Amino acid sequence: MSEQVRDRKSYDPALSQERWQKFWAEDQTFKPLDDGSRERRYVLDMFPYPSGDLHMGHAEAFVMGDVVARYWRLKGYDVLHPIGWDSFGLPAENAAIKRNAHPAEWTYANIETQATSFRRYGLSFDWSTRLHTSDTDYYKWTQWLFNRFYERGLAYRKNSFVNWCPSCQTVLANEQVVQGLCERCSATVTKRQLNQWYFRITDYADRLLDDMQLLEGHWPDRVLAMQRNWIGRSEGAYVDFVIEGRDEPVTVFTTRPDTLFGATFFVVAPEAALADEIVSDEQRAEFEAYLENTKKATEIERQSTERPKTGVFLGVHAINPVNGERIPVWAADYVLADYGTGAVMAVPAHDQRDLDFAKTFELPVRMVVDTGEPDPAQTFIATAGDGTYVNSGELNGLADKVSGVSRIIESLESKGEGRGAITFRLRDWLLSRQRFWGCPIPIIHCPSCGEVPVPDDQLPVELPDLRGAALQPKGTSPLAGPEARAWREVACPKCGGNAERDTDTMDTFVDSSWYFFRYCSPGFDGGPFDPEDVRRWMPVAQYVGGVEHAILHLLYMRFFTKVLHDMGMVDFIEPMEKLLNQGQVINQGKAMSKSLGNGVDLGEQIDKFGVDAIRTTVVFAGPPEEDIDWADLSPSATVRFLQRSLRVAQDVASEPGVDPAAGDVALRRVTHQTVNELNQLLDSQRFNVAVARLMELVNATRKTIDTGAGAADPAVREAAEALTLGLSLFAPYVAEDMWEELGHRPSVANATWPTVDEKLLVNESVTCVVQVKGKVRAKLPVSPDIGEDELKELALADANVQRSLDGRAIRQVIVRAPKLVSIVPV
Ligand code: ANZ
Ligand code: ZN
Repeated sequence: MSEQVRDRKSYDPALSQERWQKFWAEDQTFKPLDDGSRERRYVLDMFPYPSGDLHMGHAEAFVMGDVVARYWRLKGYDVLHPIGWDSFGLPAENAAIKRNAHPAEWTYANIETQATSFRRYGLSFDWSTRLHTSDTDYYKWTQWLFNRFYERGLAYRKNSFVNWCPSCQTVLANEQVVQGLCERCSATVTKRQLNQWYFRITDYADRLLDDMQLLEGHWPDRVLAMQRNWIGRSEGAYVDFVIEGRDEPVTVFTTRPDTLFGATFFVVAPEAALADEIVSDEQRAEFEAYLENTKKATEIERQSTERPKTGVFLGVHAINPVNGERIPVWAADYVLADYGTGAVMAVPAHDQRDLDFAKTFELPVRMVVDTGEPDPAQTFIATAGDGTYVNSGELNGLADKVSGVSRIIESLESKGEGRGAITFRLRDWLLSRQRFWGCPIPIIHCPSCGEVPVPDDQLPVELPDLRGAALQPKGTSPLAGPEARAWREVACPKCGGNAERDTDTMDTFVDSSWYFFRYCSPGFDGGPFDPEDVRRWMPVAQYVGGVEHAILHLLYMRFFTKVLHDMGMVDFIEPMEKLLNQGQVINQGKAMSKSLGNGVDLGEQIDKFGVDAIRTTVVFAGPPEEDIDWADLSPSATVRFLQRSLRVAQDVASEPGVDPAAGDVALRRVTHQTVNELNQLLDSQRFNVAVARLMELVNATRKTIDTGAGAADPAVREAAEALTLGLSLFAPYVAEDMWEELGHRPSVANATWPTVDEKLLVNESVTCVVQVKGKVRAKLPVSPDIGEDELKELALADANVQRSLDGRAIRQVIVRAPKLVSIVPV
């Protein structure tokens, strides 16, 4: 049969995009019903920073979430799929300084550009819930939340050494320091002593760790591993050491209290207050010189095992509580001021760092655990394993670490010289920033009342109108500069006296720690969100975003959720049930970058191939979590696939609603098997394979139209409709065109996903009787359309048939497919 001759519209992505974008907007196709008639599901993409127009990375990230949202919608769920912008932040401020403008101008212009591109890209967002974190009606509630944290003792200010980026001219959270460098600009981070605001996330360390059980199997393993590592739980003990000439004992944290008899010296972090307090007069000058040097080293350098050990004797001794030994106290930069207690008991025999130090400064090494390995005092290789305790008083002869540790802890506890303890690597979250374009911290500093939170009814504390040079970083916040004086100087809300606003702004990670709640209650002005709305929609069923947020954002937002839970505002403890980390789009094996000149412009690609082809190409390229190399992909092949799909829909020659039961069974089987597989593939997020199945369905349908039952067969319509629904997840524009060609009213997004007819999944089989010399020797289940040769081969291979032939040659085989094979031996 030749191709149907019919007047068909050719594939025109640009026309289709324009038309359906308009339709979706007017129809509000993607606004949830929220009437309880359908089960609700919340699909969320990590919201973008408005850095410029969308790029290839956005194209990948957002299409994955969109596939999930569109699939669930077709499956009958009421889907919330919102969009907004994380719109405070440094790049806007830097742009404003350069252009002598206000950061808001750059920010909101970029947001409009991105919004237009998102619409064009066919993302099924509910635009009515759109938010921007830099809007006053958003950051008012960021401030309100700060006040709640403050009341609960979860926001506090302290003076300490903090990470300072000399190029961004602001402090950084530990999470923002990557291998000693500023996460944003890669400048070497130094330490500065400053009075800064913190969130007491350490109060939640154990819950952040324990509740990960709920995420196991639903979040990528590597994200959970990174969070676990970052929280860094250590079990051990605090041990109190008396320092000669000082009343108060000094406590150390150790994971190996069982090695206490091997502690031959004591080390304090040089910048810990303790070092300065205990250093002897003779050693002070040397110590101070050393301290100056320490400040130049990064944390990574300090912990590196490669780096030669440095240190200075402090001229005092500590007393080992288990044996009364006097051990020298040193300051050394391999001990960090902000971990544990900033002081360690050094056990050189069993800790390599301590051993390196002992070697350098010729301090004694005493083995207390005999592991069978050579003596560390000879080899300078510390032995960290299990063994038998020696030189260890009451522990001598014991052979396992668990009892060794618990015996020592018991003994320390009974004498009041120590206790079992758990510590965490996690530090409190340093949230204040000395930059302008962020949410002002709603605190007023009053000379007589101290810190006074701005009363809720006076929120928001709006940013003043600073622009251009006034935003130039000077080491303090622009809000502390002369241009902001009128803004800064206020009456104390408590006593009415002269007071000043806090001049720092919040880290933008504060803004992004609660935006997903706000989407449930857009415009709500009784709080950050209405708990009722959140109860209906949350937790988020599917969160999608890059693995670069594995620690920072994903840890912070989990912390916020737990605090809100404790405040009684939400009734769950984990906000994101499932997490998908999409891969990156690279080009020629490398990340796209300006300097390499291998960038691929998303807008250009869309102009050339159309949105559907780009979306489908990106999805088809591989599993969602893997990186895809643009150089390996062929959007033009995808265009041909979409053209073929459209043509199939155009060729269908039966009426909508026709009963498929009478249609061609072979094609019906392909259709139902495809839908069945799509269900499994989409549920397990193997989207790339789902696209491949749709390609096969197009081929099977085309074959039936051209060389089989023909375009009027009801099975062809059934196949074309299933194809259209499946395709609508990836290529929403052409799917709307196809749906219309098939005689349906838009939108295909709100159609119903096909149900699978189980009967069509099993390939029916018939029984074939095999006779040898007229006697039935076998009954074989075979396909009704089995070929004669295949059937003959099958019959002759049967074991019973072979046995009855007993090696005799065959004279004749009569085949009546599919029911009978008759064999006549000689
Ligand atoms: C004695 C000892 C003996 C240690 C031994 C280890 C092995 P984690 O596991 O990471 O929690 N330590 C404690 N505070 C420190 C600080 N501020 N800077 C650098 N090191 C510090 O590490 C805990 C161990 O790291 C502690 O146990 C302490 O050394 C060291 F055979 O105490 B240990
Ligand atoms: Zn006051």
